[in-house]
Amino acid sequence: MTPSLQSDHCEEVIPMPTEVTSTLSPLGNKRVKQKVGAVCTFIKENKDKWFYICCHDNPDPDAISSAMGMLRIVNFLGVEDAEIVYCGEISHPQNRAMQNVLTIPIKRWKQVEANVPDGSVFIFVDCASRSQRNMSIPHEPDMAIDHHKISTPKGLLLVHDETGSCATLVTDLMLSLPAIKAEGEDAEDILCFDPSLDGMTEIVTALAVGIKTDTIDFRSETTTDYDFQAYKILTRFMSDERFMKIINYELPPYMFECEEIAWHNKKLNAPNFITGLRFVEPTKSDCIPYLADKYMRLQGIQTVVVFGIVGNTIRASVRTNSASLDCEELCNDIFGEGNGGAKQGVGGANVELSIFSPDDMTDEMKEKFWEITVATIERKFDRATQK
Ligand SMILES: [Mn+2]
Repeated sequence: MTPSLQSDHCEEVIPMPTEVTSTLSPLGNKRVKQKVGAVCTFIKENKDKWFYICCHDNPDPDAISSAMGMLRIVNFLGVEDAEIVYCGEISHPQNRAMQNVLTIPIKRWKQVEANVPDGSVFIFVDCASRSQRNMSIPHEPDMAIDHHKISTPKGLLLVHDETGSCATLVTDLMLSLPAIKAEGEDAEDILCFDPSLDGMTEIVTALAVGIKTDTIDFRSETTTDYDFQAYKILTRFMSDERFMKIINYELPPYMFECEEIAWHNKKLNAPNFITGLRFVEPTKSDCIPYLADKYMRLQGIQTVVVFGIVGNTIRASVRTNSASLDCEELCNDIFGEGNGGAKQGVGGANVELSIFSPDDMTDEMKEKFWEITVATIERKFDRATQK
């Protein structure tokens, strides 16, 4: 008999994926598992306090989604008053798309600062201490969850492993929390990671975006099996439509305006490309890394530097896939030791202008200052690429 699409057994019951959630188990990361008890105890013991879940400055999808997951965790463990906070800007269009598409309850530190009760609890996500340059919330963490290479601060309740994203650790922690026994005979136990609950689709979708972007599509050398496993679970329950809206985020018009300036100001000497964007508003500064990535796709180009003056800082993005250049060295050679960093061909730098504040300059001075900046950076770029 040939198989036919039209089944003769119409009444046949197609087995539904029963109790999908009950089959979900933790990813099995030992470092997460070790901390589950301590995390539960700590949060439950403090559950009547205010909790602030703190993203680093300029939060990215990994930080934002980790914070959403942590918010679910603390609520699940009985905390009623909890807020996600950040300093700096959510300026990258993808991060803004994420915020809009998933309506994320995230507040600027400035908005809440004045009303923070004494003895509040601070949980850092995607970073573990204030010594890292990108954390401006002026409180020490009581707990942190992080995946970066760090030396463990003493006395801190820290969930840490060098996975490809913090979202992976948060997903594992959610999956690892013991269910809350339901009262009443027919009531079902409550799980922290229950995709059917209100608001979970948003959290799950965000975490999937966090893992995908922070691991650079699983190509980053820090990617682990745990990242794949977490992603596999999350993608089963996320909203495909909203996920795609964030991944293929809309570009604001200023990206195209900046692109025009950048193309006009370029100095193209294949395989090297450098361009300056002049004075860029802080809320638009994400055009710098965006354009650096884009010019790497230009035929024949191996090394790209895009820079601009943002507020009181020269900000630059550096890219190279040249076999003879080290991106970190290139950043240091052009922008000075300690002003930047790079890994795997992707780098950046921030040079503080200190007393040379463009805001205090006349238009004429600004013009001169820009000329000097361009001449200096281009000269250093030429030298560094011709070594
Ligand atoms: Mn991260």
